[in-house]
Amino acid sequence: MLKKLVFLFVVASVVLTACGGAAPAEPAAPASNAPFGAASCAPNCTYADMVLCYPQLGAESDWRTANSASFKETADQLGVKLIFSDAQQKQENQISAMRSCIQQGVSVIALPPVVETGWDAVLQEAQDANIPVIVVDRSVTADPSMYATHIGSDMVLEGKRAAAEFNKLLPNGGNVLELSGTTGSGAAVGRAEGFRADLNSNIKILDSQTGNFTRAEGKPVMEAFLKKYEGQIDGVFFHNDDMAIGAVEAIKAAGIQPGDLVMISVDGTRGGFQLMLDGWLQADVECNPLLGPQVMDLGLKLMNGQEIPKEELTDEQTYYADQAEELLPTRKY
Ligand code: GYE
Repeated sequence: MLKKLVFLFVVASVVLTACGGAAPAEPAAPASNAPFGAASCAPNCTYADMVLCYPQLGAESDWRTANSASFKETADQLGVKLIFSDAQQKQENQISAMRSCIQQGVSVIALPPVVETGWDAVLQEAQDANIPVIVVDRSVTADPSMYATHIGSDMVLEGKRAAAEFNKLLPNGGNVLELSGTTGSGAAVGRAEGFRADLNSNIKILDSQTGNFTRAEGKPVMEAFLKKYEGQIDGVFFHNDDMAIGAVEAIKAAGIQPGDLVMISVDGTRGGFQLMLDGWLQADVECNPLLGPQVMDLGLKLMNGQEIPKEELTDEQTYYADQAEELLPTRKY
């Protein structure tokens, strides 16, 4: 509301000036190239002016814990006021947290969407309130004009990187299983797509089931796989390290030894590095959760009416078991 009033005031003052009327004192006009989101402090906003809403999607994995910590620590360091919530992997909770932030008139919303679809209405509400939304981590299917930017990993590339490892390690083909992330999430959709796009045709995906990115669900899904496909499994692709950790419990219990199966995961958390060190995983595709600094930098630019790229993808790599011992102590998450 306040922002709208300021905007009207600015428009009125421009009109008055153009008509030869006396120019009223300040405030600064939002930059004209900003589609929406410039704050009334533009172009001189600082982090102290920022109220950042982060409706976190849950606490399902070590990746997510590190991501939440990155936002909290960065906000503390920069003096940003952070409104943080945990939606427990439920989209309706994320949407109501966003609505409450819109009502409070926050400066920026950073949204890590649990699933890709169903965001149009609340994105429109944010846009109507002149609050820019930075889509963080997972993607949305909404039209890009509905949000300011997307920052996160290239999930399709991560799936392709995993496929490349299976192609190397199963040169004569074989049967693999997929423990997929949360159904309908950008991370699961992208990883599955990239994996299928690049997997050699002599490698067959026997089955794919969701373990919802958690240890607790990874284990029973793996148990069921082991029962159903006993003696037929050459490899397993895990959409994240937590599911791999849960699944390894089931794999151990079935008497399978490290190295018997080709196992590749995604995230590159300490837990994943430990699985490489113990011989369970041959490779771990990195997915970096430490997005707080970049998001707050982009948020400040938006508040100041500066133009920013529509998408920023994180630079990542694949880690291998023979690097695990050296790199594990240096891992930040
Ligand atoms: O890989 C997984 C987490 O969206 C990239 O979500 C993120 C994924 C990450 O639960 O561990």
